[in-house]
Amino acid sequence: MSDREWYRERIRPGSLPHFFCPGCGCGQIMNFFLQAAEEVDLDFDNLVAVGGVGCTARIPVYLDADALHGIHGRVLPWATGIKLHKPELDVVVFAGDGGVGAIGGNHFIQAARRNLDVTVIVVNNLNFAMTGGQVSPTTPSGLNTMTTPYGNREERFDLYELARSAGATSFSRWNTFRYQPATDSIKSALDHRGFSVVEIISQCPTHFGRYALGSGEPTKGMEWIEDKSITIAEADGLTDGEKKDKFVLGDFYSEKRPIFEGSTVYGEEK
Ligand SMILES: Cc1ncc(C[n+]2csc(CCOP(=O)(O)OP(=O)(O)O)c2C)c(N)n1
Ligand code: SF4
Ligand SMILES: [Mg+2]
Repeated sequence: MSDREWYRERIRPGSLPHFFCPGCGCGQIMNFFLQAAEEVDLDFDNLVAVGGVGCTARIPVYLDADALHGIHGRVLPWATGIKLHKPELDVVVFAGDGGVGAIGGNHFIQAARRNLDVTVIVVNNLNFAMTGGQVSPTTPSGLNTMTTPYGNREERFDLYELARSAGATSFSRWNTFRYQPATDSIKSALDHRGFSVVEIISQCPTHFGRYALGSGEPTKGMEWIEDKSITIAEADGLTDGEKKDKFVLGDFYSEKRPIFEGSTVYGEEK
């Protein structure tokens, strides 16, 4: 079967055209996921894709797998319920920076602490996109958003630091410019047993682009992100101040730990 047919069979019939704005990174990231899924031979009959409310959260709607599309921020409680009831299912969560960093932050922490056996793909477009471009916990300081017209006065936080300290067992970060490593990291995350996170810094031309960068051009957003991106090796030896405005990219770590399979029963390492 050609790649094109494989993809077509995995898009939910009748779900297109999609609702993403032209040039939005969500479409690219869905494509990275599909490519990774093909390469690891992910069985879509065994997949549950989970999304809350948000632009990112629409991705499961377009995949021809079982999907849960519900309340903003509650993706990890649903993922927990699915894994408790049917641990044999593959569960992939698609969440925005708001979904896991703001309203769903505590759910993210507890799921990481338990090492819930799911993959979380975070589309970090640096703002609450669906609701009009409000500031989010990952919006870099100083930038304008719809709700920070004089510049964001808060510090952003780092989802890697959060995930690692909470107990996630695998974390990678890339951007939409770096298609191949992003796809490879999704493949590894799908193969990982435990709580794996792939964060992808993504352009939102419609809101973040216009408010923060003064341009709704998707390429401008991608270039801006790429210009601020450095690898883990390049970040090595930089002070916190020097890394403050950068996006550090790479496969940060992957480790084994017993997974969560209920309140009293923990599974064996694979
Ligand atoms: C319980 C609840 N609170 C708030 C909202 C409004 N809301 C919908 S999407 C969203 C933010 C989405 O931001 P993010 O998770 O980063 O996703 P994006 O749209 O940027 O992909 C908010 C605040 C909601 N729908 N439900
Ligand atoms: S508002 Fe931003 S994140 Fe949402 S679909 Fe449009 S470009 Fe993408
Ligand atoms: Mg967002």
